[in-house]
Amino acid sequence: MNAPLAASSDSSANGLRFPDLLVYRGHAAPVRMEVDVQDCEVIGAIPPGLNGAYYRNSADPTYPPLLGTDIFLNGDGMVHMVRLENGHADLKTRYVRTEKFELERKARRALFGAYRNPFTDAPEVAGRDNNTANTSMLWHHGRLYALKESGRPYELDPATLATLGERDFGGTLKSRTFTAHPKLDPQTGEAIAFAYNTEGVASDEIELYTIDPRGAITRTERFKAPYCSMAHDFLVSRNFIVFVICPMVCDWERVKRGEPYWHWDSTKKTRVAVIPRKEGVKGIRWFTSPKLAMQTHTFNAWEEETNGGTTLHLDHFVTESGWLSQFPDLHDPDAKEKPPFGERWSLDLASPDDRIEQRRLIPHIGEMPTIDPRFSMTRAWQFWFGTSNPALGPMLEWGPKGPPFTCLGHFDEAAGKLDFWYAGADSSPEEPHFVPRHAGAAEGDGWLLAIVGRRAENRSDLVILDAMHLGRGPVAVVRFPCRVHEGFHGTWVPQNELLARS
Ligand code: V55
Ligand code: FE
Repeated sequence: MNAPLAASSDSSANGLRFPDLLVYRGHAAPVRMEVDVQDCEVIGAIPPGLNGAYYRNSADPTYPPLLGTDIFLNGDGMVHMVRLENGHADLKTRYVRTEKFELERKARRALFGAYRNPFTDAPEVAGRDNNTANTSMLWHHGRLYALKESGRPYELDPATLATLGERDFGGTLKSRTFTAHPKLDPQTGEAIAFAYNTEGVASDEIELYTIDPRGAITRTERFKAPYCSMAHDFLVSRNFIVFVICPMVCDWERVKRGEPYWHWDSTKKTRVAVIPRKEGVKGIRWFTSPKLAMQTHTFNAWEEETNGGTTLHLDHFVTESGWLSQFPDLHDPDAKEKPPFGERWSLDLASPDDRIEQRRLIPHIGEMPTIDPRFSMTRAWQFWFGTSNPALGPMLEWGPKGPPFTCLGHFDEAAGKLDFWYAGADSSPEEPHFVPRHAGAAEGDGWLLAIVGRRAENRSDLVILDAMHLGRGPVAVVRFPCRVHEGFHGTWVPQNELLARS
């Protein structure tokens, strides 16, 4: 780490020095390098059948912040690809060439201000797009996209990671925004997606999309949320689409005054919208959560036939506070952030009262949930997530995202068992991703991939674990000779699908 100079926290004095703040320090420091490493070192053996590419997105600031500080969610989209082929692993990283990236690169300084707040931007970029494309990756209809919920998808070349441009699915996307968490339907090949803030800053309209297997939006519907809220993730079962609207609220006047885009408003209720997939938004039914809660990310939704009716189960991570490390509480400056837990919310759709039964599914703090994608929208029994287990090793020092994970967790609901892999002292695993051993393998029979930060060495690894036996430790560790920035969400593209495209 650089020794802080007196002037270094004033980014206006020298546009090329990041201020000495948690969000730019240590393991969170901007990486800014685009790298190509052919044949990373490998400890152990990459499974011979594991051929394809692991892509994931991160927020890696290119320039010191215009306003002297920023939140980590506002960094520029930097995509990491680990290409696995016949036991070899190549690493490639590239920035997404968004409009924002190109404008700032040309100016050699930051021009955009606070997260999603156009009123804080430099005048020369008035009306230009602040999309950073930094949150997740989508592979669908043979195309690769970098996604951010405040803008449209950017298409990337899956082999070179070159930015091909902003996309609107052949003119079929009407909104200026698009979710970072579309859901792939393993039975129909469709993607179910949505956009919120469709009318711009603080809009309460949500648009719902069906994207057909060839990449065209074939159905668009709209509904109004009870208030403008951060609709970050959602859930889809075979027959229902579900939104958990939580009181992370946005208000035009506050944004205009230059305040943060989101605030936690504990006077509002957490609402759940259940939309039948066939009937669409005209069949929407609203439920109210008995407790104030925020959904962070989702595992899955599934249906169970119960004495003549249907019970809809929502498996997701939920906190009982706002995301206060990033966005303030509207009423209580001393409010404390609470950790997320894996919960199952069950809705008896045959019952006329809008009750939600809520129980803890996983008795452990966690986040970044994932399942075997072949089972999404139906009942899944295997759950993986990032977590910490103090019995295995101490927690790590808080970073700009909160406490880093020290473990990957596996909940096998069929066996009623929890299993952990502890990443080692000073190591922090990120979101895991499941890859089946082969197309016909049983649920959970396959590999769990995750990037792991090696803080003491200022490096990162990709680990590959047997997904049903995390406790045995990795079958392979792909050692990067450098650090890649802490990231968000990734996806796996099998080799045959990559080759079919080229
Ligand atoms: C999230 C992440 C975002 C964002 C809003 O994980 C919510 C939640 C990486 O950007 O803009
Ligand atoms: Fe997310």
